[in-house]
Amino acid sequence: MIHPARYRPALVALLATLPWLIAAPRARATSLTVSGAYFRVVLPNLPAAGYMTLTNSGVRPVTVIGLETSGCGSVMLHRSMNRNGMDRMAPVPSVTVAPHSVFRFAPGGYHLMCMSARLRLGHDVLARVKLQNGGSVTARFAVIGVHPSGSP
Ligand SMILES: [Cu+2]
Repeated sequence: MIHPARYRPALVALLATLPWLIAAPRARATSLTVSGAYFRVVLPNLPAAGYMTLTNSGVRPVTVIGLETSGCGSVMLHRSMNRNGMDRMAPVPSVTVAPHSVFRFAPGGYHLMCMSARLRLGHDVLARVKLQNGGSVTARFAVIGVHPSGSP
């Protein structure tokens, strides 16, 4: 019979590594940067659409699974498409940015849907872009209205 005390040194060694294991996902570096981010408010009681450009400068794909910000009750990833002459949009679970690639959320395509928006025109909001690997990227979103010209 093996006495449990014999395992004590191994247990101590394991416990010593635990803080590192727990801290690892937060400290995980990412090759993803976010630029050109903004929410466009149409009417106060409607969801606001958000757009951003994701740049992956790394050698591995980076997958975005969502976004959190105090400016929205919740945020969904959406994709617009035109089918049989009808404009439609549908939720997507994630988007993956290929290595050394740029992925654009832009009008007419991928966008963020800011539900229960608490956005104020001209007041930037910070958002946390959540990654599948447990990391995140913080980005500043401008808050704009609909321009008379219809763009952006
Ligand atoms: Cu949408």
